[in-house]
Amino acid sequence: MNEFGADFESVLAELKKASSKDYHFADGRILGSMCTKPIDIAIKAHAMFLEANLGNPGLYPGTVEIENELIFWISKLLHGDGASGFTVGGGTEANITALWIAKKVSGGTEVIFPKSAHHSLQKAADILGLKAIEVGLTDNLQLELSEVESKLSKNTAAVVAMAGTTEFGVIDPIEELGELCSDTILHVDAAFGGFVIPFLKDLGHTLPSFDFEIANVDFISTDPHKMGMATIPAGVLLIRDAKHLKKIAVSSPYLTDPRQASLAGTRCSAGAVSAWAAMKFLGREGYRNIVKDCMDTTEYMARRVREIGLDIAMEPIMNIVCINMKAPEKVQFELGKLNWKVSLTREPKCLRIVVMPHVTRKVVDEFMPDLEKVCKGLKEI
Ligand code: 0PR
Repeated sequence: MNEFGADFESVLAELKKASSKDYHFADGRILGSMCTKPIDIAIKAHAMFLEANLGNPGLYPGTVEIENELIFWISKLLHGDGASGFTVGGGTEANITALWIAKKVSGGTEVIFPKSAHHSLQKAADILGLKAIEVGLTDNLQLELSEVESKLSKNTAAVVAMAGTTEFGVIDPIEELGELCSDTILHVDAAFGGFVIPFLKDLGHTLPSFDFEIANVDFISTDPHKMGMATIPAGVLLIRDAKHLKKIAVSSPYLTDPRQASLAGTRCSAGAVSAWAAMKFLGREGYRNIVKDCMDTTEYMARRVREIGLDIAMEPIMNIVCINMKAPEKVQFELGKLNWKVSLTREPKCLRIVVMPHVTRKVVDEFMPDLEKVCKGLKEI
């Protein structure tokens, strides 16, 4: 027990020591993360709401107002005026909750999602006792529609589509999927893309519809703690038809609300208010500028990668650059020794760089000579 009972200053000193061992976005060495340094107002907002518990809303009417407005704004951004929803801890909780609601509404026992889906969908299926049916991908790494068609049945609880795959940033053909899913719940995982695609469209990129604009899309998840510039944990689950939410409601008579309809009981307010603050501060124009900078840097990086003789797996759709390699894990390891933290994809095997706002042109300029050196050493070039 000796390690307990320290004074304030020494506790702080130990925490600083631990944090100094961590990588930080501001250092510009994290090239494989979908998170970034939150903007200042989001950090400030987070710190102001550490006590509030959205799971007991009667005590926190001010926080509830903020959450409601956040849901309203994000619904509007995703063409879902009037959709309901709530904040969650992130994309994993959103996906679990979405499939939980789908199971209750449909009575189905199977969930269909593409091979490119985030592993949180595997977790969700496992927890909920749903049979996970993975469908294959086309050459451009989109979910294969014909496979979905052949796997749909009376047992289907939901179909899940990706609006921005984790690995390559690919958007599934959701409009076409909507046509197949007139009697089936369609959940769109836009954890990353929800705060990217609308702004890319503003910037003139031709991208397919992916959100509530498509009549048969029932649920959408998106994470302000990724490209929304908010603090962790900030995720959002939107539900087009509020009555579906009632399906997961349980009685909670000892709380200030008699019914609770969320997976988490105590719900963190800090991430939610930080997302609200980021949106209020940045507005559509602020996000558009951030996405534009990220895409400019993405294109710059792709060009520099090609200049040293490496191949890009596909023209970047979002701010993710995937580089074809024979042994990307070896390159990742060698880059790690030089303090660069990059990530990998499964199929095709690539080195993956997520060009988040902290990955600036200057960072790319510092990274490229090391990438070239490592790749030459490993005969990738
Ligand atoms: N859906 C998609 C499409 C995702 O990309 C992710 C996370 C999730 C759901 C799950 O979200 P949460 O992690 O918020 O529950 N994608 C990133 C990944 O797994 C998350 C991440 C972020 C990982 C930052 C590492 C990191 O440093 O790669």
